[in-house]
Amino acid sequence: MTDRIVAAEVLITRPGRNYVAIKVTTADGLVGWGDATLNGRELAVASYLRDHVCPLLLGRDPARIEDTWQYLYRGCYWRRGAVTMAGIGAVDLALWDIKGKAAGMPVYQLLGGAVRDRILCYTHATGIDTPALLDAVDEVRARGFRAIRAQTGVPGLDKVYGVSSGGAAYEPAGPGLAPVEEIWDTDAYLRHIPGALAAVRAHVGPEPALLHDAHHRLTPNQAARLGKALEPVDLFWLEDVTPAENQDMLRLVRRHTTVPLAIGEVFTTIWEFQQLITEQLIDFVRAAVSHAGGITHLRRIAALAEVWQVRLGPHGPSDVSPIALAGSLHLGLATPNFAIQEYMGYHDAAHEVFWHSWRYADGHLHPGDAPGLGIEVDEALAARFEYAPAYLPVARCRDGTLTDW
Ligand code: CS2
Ligand code: MG
Repeated sequence: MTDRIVAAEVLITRPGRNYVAIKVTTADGLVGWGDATLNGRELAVASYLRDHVCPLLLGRDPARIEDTWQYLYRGCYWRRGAVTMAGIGAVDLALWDIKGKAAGMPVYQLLGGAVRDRILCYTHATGIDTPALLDAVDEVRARGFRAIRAQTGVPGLDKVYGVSSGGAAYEPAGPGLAPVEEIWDTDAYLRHIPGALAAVRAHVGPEPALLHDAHHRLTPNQAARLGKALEPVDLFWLEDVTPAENQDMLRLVRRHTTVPLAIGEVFTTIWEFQQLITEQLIDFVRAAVSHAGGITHLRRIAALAEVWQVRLGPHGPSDVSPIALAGSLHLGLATPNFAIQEYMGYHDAAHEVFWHSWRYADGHLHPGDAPGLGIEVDEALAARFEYAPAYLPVARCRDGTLTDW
């Protein structure tokens, strides 16, 4: 039994990029951490927590994780949405961290124990053109990755989603007081990407798992065409082929291609996955544990998905912090239909600010066996990295029409 919550504080820091975290402290001195980072809208979640949620946590029993989840979801009246669910996800991660620390056990043990020895993960290989992409694929394979996301430039476009320029790590949310505007040309992309990914498959052979992210930009017909064209590449998944607010559209895609579909990194509740799962419109759920209401809610989504043999492949870019990655890995070790974890990697400073027991080795991740989530935060170091406004880009077609980035 852990005593009452006596403090709930928000930490904002920028070790390589902006992060928001919540620190929950109990009367008997236990501290739990949660990730509240929402790329490009960090201060909205920070305020949601600081001004509306943290005061309500004081005096609550930290052991009542589900009751707190229901209190913050149903008690708020205004339900769902990225900010609300990121706030709830952060609190939920912190309470699971506390519960594990109180029990002296890693969270995966509290979730029923390990169903696997380690978790397959994938990382990003990017190149402005196909030769550069093949070099990046070789570099990633040399680090032991067996699953690789391949993103490449498109002839005629200066900047393309997922492709870093100048050799620096790819960080889509550039610092600045307004989003950068990029030009997008779907036709040029559709002409180019099948050949580029076929070259990657020819280069690596049949074994490695290859993934590609279309990043919400195609119409259903374009998505069906791309999926069909990529079937010979044998992708592990083709991600976010359509914006998917109108999920009926995916029925057309499914009629024309068997390419495995992964959707949902921008979805935050089970209700946004209900049709996708029960109509088998997807093969993988992409929600991040921090954005989808925490461990408590993502494992509900996993349980629904299991009924239709849909698997989990949670979001794990650099803007899902090491705290959330820890939570995802504890869930992943204990969840039968957890297939793969995205692991884009972090700036060195982020590893120093957010010490973690999770480890990468030989193409896999493991959460470690430290109590709770296995996270400790160096608050003094975090304070040295000041928040700076940063926004995800905005995309426009060549004629100026605003489109999905
Ligand atoms: C991408 C993300 O990792 C992915 O699958 O979709 O990099 C996404 O662009 C960013 O997380 C947005 O903040
Ligand atoms: Mg994505």
